[in-house]
Amino acid sequence: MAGSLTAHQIDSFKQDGFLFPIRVADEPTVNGWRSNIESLELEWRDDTSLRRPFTDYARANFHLVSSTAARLAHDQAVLDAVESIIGPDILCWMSELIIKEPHSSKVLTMHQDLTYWGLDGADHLVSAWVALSDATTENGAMRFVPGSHLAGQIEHRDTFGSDNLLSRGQEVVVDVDPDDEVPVELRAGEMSLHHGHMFHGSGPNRTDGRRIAMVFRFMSPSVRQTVGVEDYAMTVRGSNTSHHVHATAVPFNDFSSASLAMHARVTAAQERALTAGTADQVSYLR
Ligand SMILES: O=C(O)CCC(=O)C(=O)O
Repeated sequence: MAGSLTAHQIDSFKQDGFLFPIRVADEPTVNGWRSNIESLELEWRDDTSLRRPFTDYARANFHLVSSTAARLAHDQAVLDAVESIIGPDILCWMSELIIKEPHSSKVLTMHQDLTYWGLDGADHLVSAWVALSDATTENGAMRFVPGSHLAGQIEHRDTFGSDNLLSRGQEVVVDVDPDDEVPVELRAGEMSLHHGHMFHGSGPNRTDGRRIAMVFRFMSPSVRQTVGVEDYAMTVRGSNTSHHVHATAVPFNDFSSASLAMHARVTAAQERALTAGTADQVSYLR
């Protein structure tokens, strides 16, 4: 199981802007995570007492309302690897349960995560993409462009494509040669880490099975929100030494009223940053 990264792995992350595969759970453990999450889906997806559809909660900040997702955000193997990249004080800024259903045409165009998050300090932030099912080229695994993070933040155009899972269907304005792309194929229970400026995207799911990933956006307390008015994050290791990021509580029950209120506050704040500067109708949650 993961533990701290080696010096070689850290160098490789700095050079390429990503690292994988990193095993964080054995097969029975990851099967347990997946079945807990799928049971929650079954239990809640038609529940009309929720103010938003279940998928909205799953797609943004599931760790604020689901105890299973919150436990995953605190997973020791995940955080040991993350600590090697961003240091001992770790905040979870956002999580996303990203499911590509069988034969789904949903894609993510080549983009850099940090484009619309409003966060500074790119080197103090990392995405941890935990595979709850195998991720293969056939079922829509991500593709990374090694070293692309070294370009810094580059311009994007918004496409608002209906099959695009990104908030604005955004894509980098440069042409990416498919030969430069690395498929991020993972077995269930493995994770990949990527830098906030990494060029990455993913294709449709052409298989009969679901492609399921839980993604966490981890940052050090030094990272600041520069676009939104306020910002929130959950301390998952060490302490929140930030004076500008409000702490969010860990949910011990699923969809408690306190956690739903917190989810509404955090998601509204993030939405304000993500939708800044666009006149078009942005759907944050697709
Ligand atoms: O899950 C995917 O296909 C893409 C996810 C992604 O873009 C990300 O985690 O930053």
